Amino acid sequence: WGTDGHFTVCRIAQCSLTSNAVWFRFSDSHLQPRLSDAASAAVKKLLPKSAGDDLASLCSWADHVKFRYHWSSALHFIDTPDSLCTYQYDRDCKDDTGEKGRCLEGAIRNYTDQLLSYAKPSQSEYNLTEALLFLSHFIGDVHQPLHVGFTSDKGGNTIDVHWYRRKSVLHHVWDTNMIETAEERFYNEDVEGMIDAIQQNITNSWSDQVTEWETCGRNETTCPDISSPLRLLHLPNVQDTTWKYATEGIKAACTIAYKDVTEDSTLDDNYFLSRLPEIYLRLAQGGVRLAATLNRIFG
Ligand code: DCM
Ligand code: DCM
Ligand code: DCM
Ligand code: ZN
Ligand code: ZN
Repeated sequence: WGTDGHFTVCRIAQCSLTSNAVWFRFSDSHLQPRLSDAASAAVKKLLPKSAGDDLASLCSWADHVKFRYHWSSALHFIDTPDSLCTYQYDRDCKDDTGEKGRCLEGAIRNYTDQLLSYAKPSQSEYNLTEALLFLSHFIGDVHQPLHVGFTSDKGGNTIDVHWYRRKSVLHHVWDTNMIETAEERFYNEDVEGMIDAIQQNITNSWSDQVTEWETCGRNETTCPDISSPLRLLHLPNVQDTTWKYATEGIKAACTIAYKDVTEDSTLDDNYFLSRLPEIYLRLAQGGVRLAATLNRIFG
C-alpha cells in the first residue's frame, strides 16, 4: 500500500482515535476500541513521542527506511510461482538471492517474536519501537493482493497500464491510484472520510464476519465454532494466520487484481468500480487483524 492505505489499516486497528464526530454519530459497538487496554498501553509506550500516541502517523515508516535498512526491502512482499495462485511458506518465502525466511511472512513472524519479549524488558535485545512499526506496516502489506503476486511480473510492477489517462503500473494502481481516486470522487480528497466509510462497513455489512477475520487460522475446522467461549483456547498461531492472509492475497490477486489486465490495458471506471470493494475489504481486514495480533502479543 501507499501512505493512505497504511494509514487506514493502522487507524482502523487503533480505532479509539477516530475523530470525535464519529464518536457522537454512532453508538455502541462501532465505538469500542479494538485494542485491549494492555495492547493500547504497550503501543503508546513504544511509539516515539513525536507520534502523539497515533500509530497511523508512523505506519509508513517502514517504507521510508527501505534505503537506510537495505536488507528490509525484500520483507514487504512475497513472490509466488506464476499462475499457480497458491502460497506456501517453505516454497515461496525467500528473497531473490534464495535466502529463506526473507519475505513478508518471515518478517511478520520475526517481529511478532521480537515484540513478545516486551513482557521481559531486561532480556530484550531488540528495538521494540522499530519492531512495532515494522509489524504494523507488514500486516498492512500482506493484505495488498499484489504484495502476494507472481514472480515474473514482480507483483504487477512490470505490467504497464493506463489509470484513466495517466501512465501507471498495475502494482501502483493497487497501492495508490484506486485509493486516491476513491478519495477524490467520494470523500472530498479526505482519507478520514474513506476510513469512516470502511469503519461503518465493518460494523454493519461485515459485522458477522469480523470474528472470523480475527480468529480463524489455517485450520478452518476451528472456524464454525466461533460462538463458543472455548474458541479462546484455540487462538491461532502466527504461522497459521499469516498463511491464511497470504493465501487470501494471492487468490484475490488472481481472481480480481490480475484478471482481465494485460500489458497496456487502460483501466477506468469499469475496473475501478468493480475492484474498489476488494480494496475496502482488505483494508478492513488488515486493520482488524493488526489489532487482534497486537492483542495476542500484549495480552
Ligand atoms: N523513530 C524513533 N525510534 C525508532 C524508529 C523511529 O523515534 N526506533 C521515529 C523517529 C521519527 C519517526 O520515527 O520521528 C520517523 O523515523 P524516520 O526518520 O526513520 O523516518
Ligand atoms: N530479520 C529482520 N531482523 C532481524 C532478523 C531477521 O528483519 N533482526 C528478517 C530477515 C529474516 C526474516 O526477518 O530472514 C525472518 O527471520 P527469521 O527467519 O529469523 O524468523
Ligand atoms: N514489490 C512487490 N513484489 C516484488 C517487488 C516489489 O510487491 N517482487 C512491491 C514493493 C513496493 C512496490 O512493489 O511496494 C515497488 O517496489 P520497488 O520500489 O522495489 O520497485
Ligand atoms: Zn506496494
Ligand atoms: Zn511496504
